[in-house]
Amino acid sequence: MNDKIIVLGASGQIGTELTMELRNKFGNNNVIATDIKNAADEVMQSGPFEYLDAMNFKGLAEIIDKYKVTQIYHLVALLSATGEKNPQFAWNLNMGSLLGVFDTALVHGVKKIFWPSSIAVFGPTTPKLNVPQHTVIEPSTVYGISKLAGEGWCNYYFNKKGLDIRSIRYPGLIGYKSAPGGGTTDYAVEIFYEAKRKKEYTCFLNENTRLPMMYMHDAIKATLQLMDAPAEKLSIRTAYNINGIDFTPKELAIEIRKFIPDFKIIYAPDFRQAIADSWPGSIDGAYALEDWNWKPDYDLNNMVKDMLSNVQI
Ligand code: AKB
Repeated sequence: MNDKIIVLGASGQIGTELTMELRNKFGNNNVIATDIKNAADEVMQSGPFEYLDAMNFKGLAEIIDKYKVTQIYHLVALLSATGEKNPQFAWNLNMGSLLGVFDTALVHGVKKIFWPSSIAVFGPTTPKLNVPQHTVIEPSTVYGISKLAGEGWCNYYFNKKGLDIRSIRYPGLIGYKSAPGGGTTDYAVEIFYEAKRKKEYTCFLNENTRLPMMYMHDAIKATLQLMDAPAEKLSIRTAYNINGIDFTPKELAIEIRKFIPDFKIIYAPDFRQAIADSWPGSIDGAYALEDWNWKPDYDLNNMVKDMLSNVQI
């Protein structure tokens, strides 16, 4: 039987690109995009779109039955910076949608789910560099707390109820097709637009803040690779660490200057600095390498080159 896939949050930063890749792989009509707002034109025009709030489980059940859905990609969440502005709402949305999606999947016969976790599960007591898969995990943001709890639920539903849930701890994601929404790593996308538009960027993190990042091409590749991996190869049923690139705002600016020599960066750290300071600078992806052969394609130089040639202003 052909897989039928529903993407929750198809209008978001990951959803936009993941929906298109899934349509390339599984066929346009086999991937149903859903969100509470219209998606990018290419998503709206290339296949089915349904208006759906990720907390509307009755609506989700109807779509699953209508299209005979076999896989769910649940990408809806309030991220780290927006989450701190409304912690109760962030918790309710992030946790409520996760459990509701799992229970609806079980009742309606969907067996396979992708749900992203984040490097936000790590906190100030986590080692700063090359963070191993199993380490101290004491997040300080409500987003991180919800992702850590979510990882526990993924493991629980897999072991107790047989739901094949797979997850990755995404680092900050950088792409040009859709803007990020409310994260602490968003500066690493905004900087490209401002570099091309004004040759100047005011960064909300200080110059030496090292964070784990990844080009969207690699994030999508990792997601599809994990979802394709044979179940018996997967030793992690919480969420996999994956390694990508890591850099500071200063190092990113230096790289951008290789292409735009008079680019200027100004530092004006705000409340997001404390969030960034609680996160590690780089990640060890040894389990992802061992279990499903994870290797990123992009380094800092290639990522910057590709972003600058594709960002439209
Ligand atoms: C954020 O900054 O909140 C996200 C993340 C690291 O999960 N990009």
